[in-house]
Amino acid sequence: MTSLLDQPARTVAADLTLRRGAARVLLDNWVGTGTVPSRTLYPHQWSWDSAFIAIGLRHLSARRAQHELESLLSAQWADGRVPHIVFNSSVPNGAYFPSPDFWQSSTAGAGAGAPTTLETSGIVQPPVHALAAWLVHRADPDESRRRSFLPRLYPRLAAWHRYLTKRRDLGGGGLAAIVHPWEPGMDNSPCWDAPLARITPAGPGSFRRADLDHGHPADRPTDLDYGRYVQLAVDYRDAGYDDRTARHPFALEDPCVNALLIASERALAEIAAYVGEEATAHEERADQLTETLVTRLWDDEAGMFLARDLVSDTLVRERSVAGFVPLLAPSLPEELVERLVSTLDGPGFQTDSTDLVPSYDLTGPAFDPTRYWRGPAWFNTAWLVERGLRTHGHRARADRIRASILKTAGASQFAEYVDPTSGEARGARSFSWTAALTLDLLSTEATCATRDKDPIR
Ligand code: 2M8
Repeated sequence: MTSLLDQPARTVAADLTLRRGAARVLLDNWVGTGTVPSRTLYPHQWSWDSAFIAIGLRHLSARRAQHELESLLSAQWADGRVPHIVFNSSVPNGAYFPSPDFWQSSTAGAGAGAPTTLETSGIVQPPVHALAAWLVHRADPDESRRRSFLPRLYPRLAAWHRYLTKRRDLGGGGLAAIVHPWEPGMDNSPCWDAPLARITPAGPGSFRRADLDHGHPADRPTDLDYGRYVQLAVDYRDAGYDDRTARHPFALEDPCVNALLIASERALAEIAAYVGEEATAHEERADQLTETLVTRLWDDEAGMFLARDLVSDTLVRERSVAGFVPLLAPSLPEELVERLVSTLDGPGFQTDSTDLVPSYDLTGPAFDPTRYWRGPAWFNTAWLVERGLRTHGHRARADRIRASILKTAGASQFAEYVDPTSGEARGARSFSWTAALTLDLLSTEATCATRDKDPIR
């Protein structure tokens, strides 16, 4: 079998073709107010997808990138949460499950301040938005100023972070918690297996999956996983999506979610200073979150960050790509940075086929090279680790990931993910964040060398 690494080396002409291909995907997936992750599998607007998409779109049209974030944030709830899906009312209910009639946000979420004029899900995804907003602003500061982009977004982004740091500090230790496996964006990661095993699944006849109409069953979560996802969401919905009263039988602190919160708090400090608001509190929060992340989620034996299960108050002993994302924190102690790099270069995360980082430990008991977040290598997490490595001056290591992203993206037709053992494309094709982040890497070559110690440049 031909590996994607067997593709010819990059040339100016190849980069141009890649850039055109990536732009094509983003143009095709644009639906007027935002971008769908995939025309087939995901026909609505997703929260962290939109942030990654905006980061790429800014190189095509800063205005469109601003619209991407604005339309997502216009669906923000009064309690500050940014929903993980904003539904497009012109898409039939059966096209994606769970659909609006399952979440019932405008009625069940009324007490938590869900919008009344559009439908959303009731859960959240990782906070990449302030980082994206700042990068979009920097791509075209004049257009940003003309449209008062940051003054309009700042209060919404600040409320979003307040929701995560206050309402979602379920462990009381100072980190944001996730309450559903869809929230960290790594839906069926083996990190959730043990906490999820406590949940009685909804009956198989009580819902109909739509993902299998487009995705291969071997690439997707199992029916048992779905039964548990559904039950957790039903219980949260029936509690009015109110974090003050809802019982959260699934609650974890995830290193990727919290690392993105740190990077976004730093971006929010820049945004606050730009719009004339107090910036110091955001900087202090970013540093405080970094210290807490180390105290609560670092594991010396694993050589990386792990998720903390708040029900048992123990670390989940499964290593996933989420544990490298804290490299985005500029004040991470140097010693931990070096440990993370050596874990990244160890047998758990190194393959001959790709430098994209596997989503789960290659030597772990649950490793599966094709099933979604249980092993496949993803472009968004590779982009985050690349940026984190550069933040700490590991340029050569970052360059390898960058080259691998660029080599694999076009050759895989902008796949959703790849099998890390063969480099083979899996999941959806023409996937938006793959195209967007490819475009970003192609467009930011010149600034790479100057990003050291600053993930938000
Ligand atoms: C996947 O998650 C959705 C549920 O949110 C699904 O499987 O139906 C994940 O890969 C998630 O990270 C991503 O945001 C979403 C849309 O691309 O798809």
